[in-house]
Amino acid sequence: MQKYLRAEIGLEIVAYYLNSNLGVEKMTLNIVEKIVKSHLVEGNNINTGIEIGLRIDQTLTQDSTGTMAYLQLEAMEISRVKTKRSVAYIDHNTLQTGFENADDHKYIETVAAKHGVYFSKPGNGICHQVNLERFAVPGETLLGSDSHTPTAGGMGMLAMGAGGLDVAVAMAGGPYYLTMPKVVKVELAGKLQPWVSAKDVILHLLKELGVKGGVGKIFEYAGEGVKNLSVPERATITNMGAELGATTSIFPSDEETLRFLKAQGRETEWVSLQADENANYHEIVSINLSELEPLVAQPHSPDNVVPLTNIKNLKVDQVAMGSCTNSSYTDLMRVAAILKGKKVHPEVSLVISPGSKQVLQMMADNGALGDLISAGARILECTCGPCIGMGQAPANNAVSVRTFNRNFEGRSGTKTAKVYLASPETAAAAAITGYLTDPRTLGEMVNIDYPERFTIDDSMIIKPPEDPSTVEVVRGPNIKPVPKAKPLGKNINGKVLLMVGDNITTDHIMPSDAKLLPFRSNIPKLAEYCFAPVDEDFPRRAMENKGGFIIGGDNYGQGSSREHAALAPLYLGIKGIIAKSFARIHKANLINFGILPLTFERPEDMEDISINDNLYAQDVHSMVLNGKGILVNETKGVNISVILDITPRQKEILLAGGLLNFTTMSK
Ligand code: MIC
Ligand code: SF4
Repeated sequence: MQKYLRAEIGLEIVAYYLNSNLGVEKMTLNIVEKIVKSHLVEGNNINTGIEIGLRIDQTLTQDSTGTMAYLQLEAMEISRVKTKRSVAYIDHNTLQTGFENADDHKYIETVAAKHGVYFSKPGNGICHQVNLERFAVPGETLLGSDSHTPTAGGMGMLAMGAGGLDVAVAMAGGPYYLTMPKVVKVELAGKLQPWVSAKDVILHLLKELGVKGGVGKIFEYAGEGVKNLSVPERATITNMGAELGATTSIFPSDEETLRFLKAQGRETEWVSLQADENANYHEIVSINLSELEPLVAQPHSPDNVVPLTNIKNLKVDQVAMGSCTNSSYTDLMRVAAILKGKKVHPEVSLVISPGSKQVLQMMADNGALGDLISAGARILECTCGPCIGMGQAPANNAVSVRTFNRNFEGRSGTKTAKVYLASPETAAAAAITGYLTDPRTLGEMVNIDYPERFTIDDSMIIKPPEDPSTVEVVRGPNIKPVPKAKPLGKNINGKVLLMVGDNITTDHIMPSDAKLLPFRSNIPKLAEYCFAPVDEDFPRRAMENKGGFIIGGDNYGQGSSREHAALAPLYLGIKGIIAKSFARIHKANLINFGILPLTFERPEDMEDISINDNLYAQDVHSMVLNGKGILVNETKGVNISVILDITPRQKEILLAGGLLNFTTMSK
């Protein structure tokens, strides 16, 4: 039985399409269902809301989540990864202000060689950009220990971000389990106008749907407008779909995908991938590309989006270009064309981090790099850099216009900085004029496309040896063991140690900046800064009380995939988070490390809780098995009904005290 509902959400009319039978036997499939069907490891049902186990073809890790992932892989005692391809990238922690980052790099390099993982050296580029160029394959699955793994959806890959432990399990040949999301069709019509960019498409969606508008959903792009977007443009859109809270986003694989793969010398990896005619979707969102205008996300959230023309006379201090969202060859060539023959405004610092060695090499060879340098740009390494606060922290109260994907408070390294997210075109205009400027005022736009053939040189990607027996895994003193949860006790009790509001990000829970990133392999040290942007005293209180509870609002744990946002609370003894709702990856990470992700049955119960109240649950095992239970607020003498909305498999994981215990127990 099918039921149609119609609702206005401010975009255009959206048709909600509730389909009670999305089993694999059905004849018409959308792209997501096709890939899911061909990778389904368990069961034959792909109905929304059902837990599915997917075979993972490829994995990626980056260095700030990678050390934990490989320590966990080692704990599984697997000699060689079982995926078609696994790649370890070094792109986040490259400042090397002490021995820690370099030690981590050495560990990842050697552990990768030992286990059959390709190693992308520091300087070769940002994982998502390099992956798109060299490894993404339409129709395959990719699991990455980074929330922007969906970038490869621009190539028609089902690419998802996850915690390092889930990625380690996938490397070991285990399925990736997730609850089958709803599939939203994003119907594109028309063509972007000059100076309007792929970034404006995703900013438009963020404006309409918000940072939790995509939770439990996959966005599948379709319609006539698709052919007017190049693969790098599609990748910008799928990349920043992560900011919607979506599980992933995906484009069809078509003639344009083939053209891109050909230019990368990989045309043999192309397959056509289209939704069947009359394929079903749960919702349809329509966007006319021709009607979009330049947009900007204001501080401090990627969904705080307004038309650029709404902001008048905003003086800009810093412009930062790059990140996995906007550092492709075409993005930076467009910037070089805009800056050619001009100078960066005297009061603006322009920093550019190219997405990959391929991008930088080609721009060096064709002279565009010279145009950027002559304009006054500061050229940084091909890494994440300022996006994750690794250098280039703005001045106090400075306005920074960035082509990145996240502008959470303090993420730049400066709490008082005001970070605006915009397209490379808008950022280039600001760099020249010194003010946030509509790029359409710059005159005629130069048409930029990628060439028939990119410069291909994979010499910074090290192939693992066939025989790894002589490889010695090198572990520096910064690499500390992964904390392990104990099997769940019969009852739990503890104080409410912290109460926070809606949309708390993993950058709040476990901040990352140039000071802290070197300690990603050292949880005891990192835990000292847990929740530092919200309450610096939290770690001390947690230690003193031997752990306790955290109360959160909606979308708790949005943002990064870093499992450190679960590991540090675990180390501090946190037993449960009681929130209004959770972000997908963080909820999975909490379960993987044995922390209860509880939601309020009645959100108003939150008012019955204050800081330092003592909470108690008598039979936690029943709570886990029944998916609900009662927490007694002993201080106030009231009962709080809580829900544990998890799958049967996750119940077992929680009872075992986390996924590592569960995996080793079921061996
Ligand atoms: C981010 O953009 O926040 C990061 C840094 O890439 C994270 C991963 C991490 O915390 O190491 C992500 O997006 O998953
Ligand atoms: Fe790196 Fe920034 Fe992309 Fe995260 S969002 S992977 S820090 S470039």
